[in-house]
Amino acid sequence: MEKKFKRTLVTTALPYANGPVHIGHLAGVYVPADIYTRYLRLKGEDVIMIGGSDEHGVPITIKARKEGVSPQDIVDRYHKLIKESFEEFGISFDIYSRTTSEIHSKTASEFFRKLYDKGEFIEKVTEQYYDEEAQQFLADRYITGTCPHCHNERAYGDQCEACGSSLNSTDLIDPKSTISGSKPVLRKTKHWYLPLDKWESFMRQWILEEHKEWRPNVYGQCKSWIDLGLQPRAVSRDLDWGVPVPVEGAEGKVLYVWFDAPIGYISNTKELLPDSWEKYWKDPETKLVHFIGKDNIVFHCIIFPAMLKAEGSYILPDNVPANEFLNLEGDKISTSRNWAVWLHEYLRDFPGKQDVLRYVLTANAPETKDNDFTWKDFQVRNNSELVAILGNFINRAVVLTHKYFEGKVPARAALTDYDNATIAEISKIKADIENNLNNYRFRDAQKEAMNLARLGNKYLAETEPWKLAKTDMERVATIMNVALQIAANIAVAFEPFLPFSAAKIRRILHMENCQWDMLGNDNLLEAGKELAEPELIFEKIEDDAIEAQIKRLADIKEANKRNNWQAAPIRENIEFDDFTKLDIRVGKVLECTKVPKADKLLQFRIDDGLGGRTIVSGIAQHYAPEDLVGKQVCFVANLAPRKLRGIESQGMILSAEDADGKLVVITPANDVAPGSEVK
Ligand code: B3M
Ligand code: ZN
Repeated sequence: MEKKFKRTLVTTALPYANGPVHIGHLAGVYVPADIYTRYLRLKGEDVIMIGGSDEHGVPITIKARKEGVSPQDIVDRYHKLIKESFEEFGISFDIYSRTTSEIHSKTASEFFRKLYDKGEFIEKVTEQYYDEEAQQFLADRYITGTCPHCHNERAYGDQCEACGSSLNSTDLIDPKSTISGSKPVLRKTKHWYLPLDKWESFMRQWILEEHKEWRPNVYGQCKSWIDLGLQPRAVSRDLDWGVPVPVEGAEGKVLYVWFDAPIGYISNTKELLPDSWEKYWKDPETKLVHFIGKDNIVFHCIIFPAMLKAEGSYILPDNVPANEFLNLEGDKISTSRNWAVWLHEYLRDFPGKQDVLRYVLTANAPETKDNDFTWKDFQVRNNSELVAILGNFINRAVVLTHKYFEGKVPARAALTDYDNATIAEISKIKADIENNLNNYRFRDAQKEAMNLARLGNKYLAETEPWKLAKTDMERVATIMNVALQIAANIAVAFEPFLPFSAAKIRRILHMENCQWDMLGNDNLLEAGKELAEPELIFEKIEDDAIEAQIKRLADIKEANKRNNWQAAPIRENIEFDDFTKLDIRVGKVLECTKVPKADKLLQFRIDDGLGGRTIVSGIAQHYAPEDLVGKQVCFVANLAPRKLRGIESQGMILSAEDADGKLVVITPANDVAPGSEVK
């Protein structure tokens, strides 16, 4: 049976303030959380939505060191940018704060201290790498070395990006500190651990028995963690950036970022509601929902709940609707490879089109599996759904009302069976949207909302008021009244999904208020009410705008290839005599043709200064024959002749292989006499 709650506390994962936010963040966490919160607000429920930036952790200190600025500079810069992006996309946080706030360090510190005083931690001394030159312990990310599995020399202390294995820094061969470059030494250090094993049977009961309704991906991850057996987790680190461990003798130690960050939800609620925050966190009649991405599941479903249980006075989440990942044009989104659509850049390229992105991201929401964002799909969804279905219907309803009734809602006469069936359909759609939203199925919910616009288009197409205008204005009035009521229902239904466009529709229809229970009502607009002039809600996106985005991504791919490319190791030394055996010459291409039925081969006639020769070369995929005629090339002149496809090749044309495998022929910097020796 479904539990009834008095209020809802929605939290959204706190993004790391070490870079801007991209479409993956929006699709995975913030748009669904915003839809859910707006929906509950429209229903008049007591709900708050909490957000903020995660400003601690090693990646931030690494970025600061790279740029030669302080970690605070980094988080100040990105917190501002991220906050602005969210505002611009209409993500309606009740508060968006940050974990470097004073109230947060106080809250996190007291939380730790309470667990410490209750004896909820165990202390352990372990050996960790220490940089004697820099005089500090090294986080795993600050150590590089050779991967024991694939021998990549640039593996990090936590993982090897070449072969993907996750590592411990002590696994690395030849470890080096990235701070001083010196070889780190092992030193003893003390840390506090949260014994998750103590909560294992509780978790088994609470999640695996009592929350079978959680999404299969979330439930499944929890199950495999619990089945593997929960282990104590360190909640402190040797680092100088974070909330200091509030215990004597813990100088130079801070709370682990994953310990303090979720407490940020609590601190931000306190900052928002200094007097009443506790009822949101401690009253069992509050429904707590964490919106996150799949890489954060264990922290929100097991570790944070264990912290809350250990503290003793907090409630646990009712649901954690984690999303899978959104890919971009078939590849994993990656900040370091710049493979992303950044929100601030999207707004620069598509100003005013926040709702288009919200729509497309919800339509492709990675709710049950990873999903893909492509610019082509973005264009199609805009042009053939938002413009052709939604915008078109509202526009037709308003334009026809202006045409036949001077822009005033006409009064309706008797309804036909078809009118009644159409109106009944609105209530059915309402129930479907609600059922989907209540169960965190946002893409299905939006699809249902879109069905209202489909319903409206179908209604106008079948009743054809424009044909009746000469003969039966009473019937036209009824039809237009019904059509406008559908439009008003659309304005309500889309408010959670497309808040900017819904507001525009309400402006056109002069609807002052908007509440969820208006949905399904076929009398939202009174007869005689005047409408505003029609305005376009969505506009077509042309091919050139899409091609520009696709080109931008292609350029990034190209640049990445170059950046990641490594020159091949140099081969074994040879003697000078070996070198002089090679007779390399410059020649001029007289003729160049494709070798029939061989897609890689080109046949050359070369002026070698000695009467000419034929060479066959495997570069047909890199050059069109006509591009090379007249060019000077270098070739090995004393290679023993050999037959390729029946043609005797007398030498070999030299080319360089580029980072992406493309062959580029070698030409002298200035023209020289054909036959000149290369030495
Ligand atoms: N900052 C990780 C992430 O952005 C982390 C989330 C914290 S939520 C308390 O994926
Ligand atoms: Zn490796």
